[in-house]
Amino acid sequence: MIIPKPVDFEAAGGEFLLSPQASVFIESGGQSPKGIEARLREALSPATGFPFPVIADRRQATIALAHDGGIPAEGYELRVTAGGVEIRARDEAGWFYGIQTLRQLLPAAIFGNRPAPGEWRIPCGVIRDFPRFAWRGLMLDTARHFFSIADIKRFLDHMALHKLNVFHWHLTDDQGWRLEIRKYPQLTEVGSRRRESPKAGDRNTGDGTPYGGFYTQAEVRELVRYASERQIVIVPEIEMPGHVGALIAAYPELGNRDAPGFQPEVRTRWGVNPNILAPTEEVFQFLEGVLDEVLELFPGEFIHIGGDEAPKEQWRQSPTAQEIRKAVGLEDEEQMQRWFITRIGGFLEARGRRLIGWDEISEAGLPPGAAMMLWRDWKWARQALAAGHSVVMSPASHCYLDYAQGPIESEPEAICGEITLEKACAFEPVPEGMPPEEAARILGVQGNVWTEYIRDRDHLDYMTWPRAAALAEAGWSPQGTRDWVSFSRRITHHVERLKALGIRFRPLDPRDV
Ligand code: TNX
Repeated sequence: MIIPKPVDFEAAGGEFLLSPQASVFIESGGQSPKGIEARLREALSPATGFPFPVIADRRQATIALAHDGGIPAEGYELRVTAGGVEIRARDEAGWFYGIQTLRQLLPAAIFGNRPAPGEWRIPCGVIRDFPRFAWRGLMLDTARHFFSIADIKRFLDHMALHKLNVFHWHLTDDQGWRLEIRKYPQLTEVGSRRRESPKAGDRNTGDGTPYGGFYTQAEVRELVRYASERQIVIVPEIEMPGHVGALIAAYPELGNRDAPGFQPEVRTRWGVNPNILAPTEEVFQFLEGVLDEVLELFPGEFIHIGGDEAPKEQWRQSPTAQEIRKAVGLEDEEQMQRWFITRIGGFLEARGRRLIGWDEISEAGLPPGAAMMLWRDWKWARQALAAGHSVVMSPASHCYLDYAQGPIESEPEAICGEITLEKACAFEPVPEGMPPEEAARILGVQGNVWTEYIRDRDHLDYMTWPRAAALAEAGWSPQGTRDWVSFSRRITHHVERLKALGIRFRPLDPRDV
């Protein structure tokens, strides 16, 4: 009943009973860079009430974490016998995932946060498991609606127990800039606040209520650490050259001021906004100043630069932009976007990082070395993969967790319909017939939670779960072993775990609300 489904499971018959005296042995001498013993206690102590002390004698220990260089990265072998539990792994991620699976072998009450009555029995057997893809992500849009650091930590906790390992943090957009940048204080002083938001249930009318919020660098550092202890890398997204309404409201000189109708403001309505950054040297200097601080905060390999939905009208109409286009020798505005992104990609590459952006950045050809995140037509993924680029698959058809989960009339307000749990489960990220060397460049899968219509934590829970569990399985479990019959059987048990965690997930049968 494990989600995501493990590679291989052999039941042996019999059970092991966890007792209050249960202890832990960690092969690295009780040391682990990410505090694996603390993670183990977080997983097993609250509901059992047992302390799980770390002891030095392996033979005496109930749960042993052992090294095994023969196991694939992030993989583990979990062996439960009448004598106890052993988790073997080559890396700490493997131990961590072994612990997540062990937790799912226990009754669902193990997911509660206070001591629960009952016996803690674990079925005997061996599980051998490792991920299909290295990138198993969820994106959260904190620009349209702001979520507190506490809410995001909770989101990360839930990701981790589904073995999801990339948190793509959408930090900037037309309706808000949410990341403190010391060099440019106006970004948050001006850009983090909007006059009002669309009214709930009536997207074309304002609600008249000012809205805002941002994350300090100290909070971000703390979140990066918290995520990394749970084997999650944070990929920050700084949108450019479009979706920059908030940035341009803060620093109007970075917009195309000589384009007709130029109107800098933190946007108060959803949808695509005509503002785009000017293609000037001043803008590049500014963005590099922003990225310098972003790189200090986020140590991961990838930096997401957005690149989606960047209307070119202002570039067409701004005499300055046109002068630059001609001086550089660019044929049209699509080439200008490519030139823009290439320059930023070079800046990141020189600092040992990699650029990733939405599939629009591939329209005029991806810059060398850039990775792409597919969200529209799969043809963009096919093209990019054939040209040797890496791609993360997050097609709106299956991975958009802001879409309604059933007929839109019978669901809470959502951007549109409809991605049912069954549809999310049917997501197969590798296009049929793709040559293996191209498929090998698919980094993995990602679900995206855009938050135009998601205003609070409960609704975030509702939209994310259980669909994200299905996407986690698409990212983790071997091709050909997943199907709806198996998943729907397991998910009925799994929702009991979600319940114990206090997640306000969407019920499998909406009549149960
Ligand atoms: C398109 S997906 C967008 C977002 C919206 C989303 C709503 C993408 C790269 N851009 O700005 O929030 O649709 O589903």
